[in-house]
Amino acid sequence: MELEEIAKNIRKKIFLMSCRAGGGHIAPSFSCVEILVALYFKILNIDKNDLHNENRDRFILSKGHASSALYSILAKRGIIEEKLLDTFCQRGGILGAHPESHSIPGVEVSTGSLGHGLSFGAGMALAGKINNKDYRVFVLQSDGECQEGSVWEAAAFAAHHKLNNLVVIVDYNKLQSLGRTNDILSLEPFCDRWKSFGWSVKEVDGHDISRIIENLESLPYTNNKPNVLIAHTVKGKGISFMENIPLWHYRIPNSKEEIEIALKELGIDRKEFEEGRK
Ligand SMILES: Cc1ncc(C[n+]2csc(CCOP(=O)(O)OP(=O)(O)O)c2C)c(N)n1
Repeated sequence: MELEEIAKNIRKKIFLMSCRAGGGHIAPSFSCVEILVALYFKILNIDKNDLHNENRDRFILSKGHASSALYSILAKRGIIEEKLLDTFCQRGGILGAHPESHSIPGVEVSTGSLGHGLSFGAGMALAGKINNKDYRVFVLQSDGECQEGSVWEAAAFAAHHKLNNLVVIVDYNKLQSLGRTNDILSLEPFCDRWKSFGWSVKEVDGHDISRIIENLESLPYTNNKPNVLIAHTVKGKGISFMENIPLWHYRIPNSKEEIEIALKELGIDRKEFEEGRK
């Protein structure tokens, strides 16, 4: 299957499981679909039959609220069962609103409290260096998350230790939960900020899978610095009325009109949608 087709399929899954659950974060999940497809289908060195191999690449979804995107990808890669997606945010299930490493195969670190993924990632990357392993550590962060002080402490630590095996991808959709990042607490000049912390920086269209892959295949960007790829994205990408609108950070479509438009734009069969709601 083409990677673009997989991305389309992942958006359908995210929508169906979130509507069934009546919860989750559709718009923040939609903004990182292509990034996850590129990682899980082209870049990450992981074996679904040997998930704890010590040489595996590590991935940390630091923006844990995009869990529905991660779960859909794990299912598509055959790491968790597809059927499990129906239990998203259900009582007694393991697929919660934020991913937990102790219960979900393939989840390296429990996340949800923003601002901590990079500290875990830097520790894992340093351990790789100390133990002479050549695995890489990828951390997907959101932009509002980069307002957290802990992110910059970890960034300084990673540069100090020359962790060129560490890669941050920022899902730079310019929105956080209640408004625009630039209005609430601007990160700009964002690239220069990372550079001044001693990181190698690249930028990419975060919905162009080929370009994302190109950028991740050219790692490490320099020999002795950690790497950051700033991915310019659109929050809610894929449903026209959600795109770039802060209101949709938490909301799940529920009016007849919203659902009609979303099903049409995502290419979801109404019968399949109704089945999922039973
Ligand atoms: C430490 C912490 N504070 C607050 C929250 C609640 N929260 C969940 S998502 C979110 C905002 C997300 O905005 P951003 O980081 O830009 O992510 P995006 O939704 O754009 O991917 C907040 C404040 C949290 N999960 N963790």
